[in-house]
Amino acid sequence: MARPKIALIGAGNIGGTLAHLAAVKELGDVVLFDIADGLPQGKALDIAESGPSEGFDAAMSGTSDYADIAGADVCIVTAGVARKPGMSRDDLLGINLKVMKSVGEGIAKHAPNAFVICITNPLDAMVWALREFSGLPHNMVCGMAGVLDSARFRHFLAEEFNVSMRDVTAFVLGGHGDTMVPLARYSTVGGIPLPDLVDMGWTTQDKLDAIIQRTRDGGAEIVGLLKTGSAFYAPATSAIEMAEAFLKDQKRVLPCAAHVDGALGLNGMYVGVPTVIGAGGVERVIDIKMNKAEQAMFDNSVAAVKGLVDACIGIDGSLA
Ligand code: A3D
Repeated sequence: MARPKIALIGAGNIGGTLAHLAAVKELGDVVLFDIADGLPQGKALDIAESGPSEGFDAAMSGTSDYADIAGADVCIVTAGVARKPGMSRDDLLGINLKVMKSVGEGIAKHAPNAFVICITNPLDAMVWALREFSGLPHNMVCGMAGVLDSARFRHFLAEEFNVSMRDVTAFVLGGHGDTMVPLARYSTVGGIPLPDLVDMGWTTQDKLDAIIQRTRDGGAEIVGLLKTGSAFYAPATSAIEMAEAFLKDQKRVLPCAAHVDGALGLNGMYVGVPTVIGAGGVERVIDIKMNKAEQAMFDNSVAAVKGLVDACIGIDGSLA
């Protein structure tokens, strides 16, 4: 059987890391696409030349021609620009919205059967726009944010409890931004929910609250340290986890920005929710029950995402 084909739209920091991870894990042949002259070709060749030492069999190529992503099984989208000083949120929205239009049209034309994972920010609005521009089925287009936000939460919790992060599960829902909702009640160590661990004296509520806030600020913490860009190792790893779940039909339970229509009281919008990812893409949205306080935080996050989507429609009337 031929190897799966993985198209990476955007060959910047995350795109290059995605390509390297996909190769090392032998998930399939990789095509790196970017508009920057030579960048995708250079990174593809560099990664291919790591193959003999690493011992992977995967073809690597770089391109600026959408025709080369033809028939891709997975497309991971990082194309776009990050916010620069002096640029408003609407400026960024306008630029990346145009990028999503060209990417969506390219995918629709050349890889209409792909499972598409969007990473470009502002995430929840961009994945919605990408789906609108591509016209692909909703279950085949999703956004990566929840896996990363949950991984950050799990990392901080594992450090606090001095246990293996393999035994820490966590759920972070809602939009990817200041309003994200880390759910302590659904986060566990060895199956023991976090509120019980506070009662057992493993940590204090104050420390847990600080970890939750650090999770919300996780992206900004890395930007503050790097100064010239944003996180890329953990974002790439998170998207690869989702791609692998699809390619290997793993039926993984993963939080992602999915199209929610009916569950959680929502009618047809993209936002971070728990899902099952397998060969059918986003196969199920898990309709969890939230208590009053959790619901209020989630509603606040949903409202923030709706505001971004409305701003997109204001910029590009064809999306209305
Ligand atoms: P960066 O290294 O700047 O790479 C972006 C690449 O996109 C560059 O190589 C550009 O040349 C390319 N590009 C720009 N316009 C186009 C276009 N029209 N078609 C194809 N390629 C294009 O950024 P990065 O890789 O660090 O981050 C990529 C995106 O991910 C940004 O929007 C970040 O804000 C976002 N991001 C999201 C998360 C989430 O958790 C959702 C985390 C980290 C970064």
